[in-house]
Amino acid sequence: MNTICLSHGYADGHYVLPPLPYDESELEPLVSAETLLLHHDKHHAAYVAGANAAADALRRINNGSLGAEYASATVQQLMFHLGGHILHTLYWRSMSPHPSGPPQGTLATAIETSFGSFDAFCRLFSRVAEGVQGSGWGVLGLEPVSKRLIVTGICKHQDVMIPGLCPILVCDVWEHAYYLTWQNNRKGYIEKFMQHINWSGVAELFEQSVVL
Ligand code: MN3
Repeated sequence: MNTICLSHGYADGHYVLPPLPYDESELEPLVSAETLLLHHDKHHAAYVAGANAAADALRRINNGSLGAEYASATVQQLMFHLGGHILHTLYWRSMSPHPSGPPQGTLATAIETSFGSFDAFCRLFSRVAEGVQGSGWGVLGLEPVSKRLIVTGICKHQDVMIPGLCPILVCDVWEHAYYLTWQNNRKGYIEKFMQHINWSGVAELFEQSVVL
């Protein structure tokens, strides 16, 4: 997993809300300041709180102060909220107000090997993200068996996941991510997202993932 990026989301034994890596208005018009602040300060914060509550409940089940009959439901809560925390932590760093252009170096080579060309990757990622049913995510990740990059979708924060997939680029397509600005135009939001991808940051995550 992408430890350097995700380490911002944990401190002193608890999940914590990492600060945004840019000012709230810097991603306009992709994401309005209003949307960005609500998304980070309310939605992401709620997933952090939910992950901590579920982790605490599991500790109490482990020490016997909470009944084991709550274990299954608590694990479901942890999967949802921790999934949301992880994906949002990656999401903030998937975007940049000053994108560095198409990927370079080993990441560029891996994209060409996996998808045929950078343009083919962009078309595939956009279509998959646009096609996620309901609330979910578009994902570019390293598939651990073949060591190739794949594009996939995630429903909610935890469903239809490929086990072991290491995400290096994620696009939030829950309506809360774009609706205030784009209304029902998810396609327009994704097109603009593709222009704001933090490719140097994605390349760092790719390099970390390859060595794991
Ligand atoms: Mn979200």
